[in-house]
Amino acid sequence: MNHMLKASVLGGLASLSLAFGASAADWRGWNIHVEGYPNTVAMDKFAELLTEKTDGEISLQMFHGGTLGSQPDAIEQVRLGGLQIGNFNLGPIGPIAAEANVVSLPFIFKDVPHMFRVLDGEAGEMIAKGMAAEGLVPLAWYDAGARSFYNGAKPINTPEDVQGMKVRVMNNDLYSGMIAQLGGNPSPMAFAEVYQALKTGVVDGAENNWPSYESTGHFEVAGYYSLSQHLIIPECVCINADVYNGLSDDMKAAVKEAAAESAELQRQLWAEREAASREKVEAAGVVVNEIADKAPFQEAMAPVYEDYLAKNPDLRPLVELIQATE
Ligand code: GTR
Repeated sequence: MNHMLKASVLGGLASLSLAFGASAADWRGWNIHVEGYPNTVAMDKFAELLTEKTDGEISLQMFHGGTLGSQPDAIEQVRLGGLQIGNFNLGPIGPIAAEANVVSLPFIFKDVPHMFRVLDGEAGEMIAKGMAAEGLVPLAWYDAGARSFYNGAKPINTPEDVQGMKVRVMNNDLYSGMIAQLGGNPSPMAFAEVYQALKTGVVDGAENNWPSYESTGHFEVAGYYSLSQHLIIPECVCINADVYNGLSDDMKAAVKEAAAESAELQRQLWAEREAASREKVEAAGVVVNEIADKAPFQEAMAPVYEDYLAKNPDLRPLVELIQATE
């Protein structure tokens, strides 16, 4: 169906549903996290703000806890329009949108504030454009802290400590390359399967931020958390591109505003939850291991960068722009 026709059919449906008192658009949204998690609370807030700012023309029903499927599947659903909204980590978006994959280069960001400065600048625009071209428009960026390694057997202090370890990663070749360069065996797996895999020894370890390590109960079955902080990956509130492009300018502004306000809340809740999660797992007996020297981990990533740039030579300026951002 061409866009004009699609718009007029959608318009017709909208006025029909309005006549019956429903919203002009009833959206469905995906989120992987449990009740009380910063992203869950913020996505609920987004839904509330959407209705408020669009005078009830748009309503969003959120489905939390990954009940509508795994993250890679949900990303496809939002791209295809089966779902309209998702709170996604940019990790599994990288294989779809090459520009978005830069954030999955290990140690690319100095820290979280650096990541947000990058996203708020020209590099962020390039990333957003690349995503939009693949059917996912980022409306706002959420904080997901830094990811570190955890496992059950021993603290990790050097790349040698990763040697021979089976480590769960998200679906993205960059993460598999990262583990391989440290001498480990990468095991890409859906988030929902990691607890059992750790418990039964299908994998020896995994990596994530404090809140996810805690909320999933992974800390119960992998009691060493070593502060490698090798990945700082942003998350988006993403919308299907056709749905977004079909909105009037006023509606677009309202949707963006709702997402921005939800992001403000998310970042505040995130800071609180990071501290609370760490406190909780430490109280439960988790051994937190500060890594004295992270340089060997960073140096080991050179082939990951080389490989990425060999495959995406046109993205070298983007990588350099991020590295040059103060
Ligand atoms: C979390 C992130 C999720 C998911 C998960 C994972 O930190 O918020 O979207 O990507 O990690 O490791 O799969």
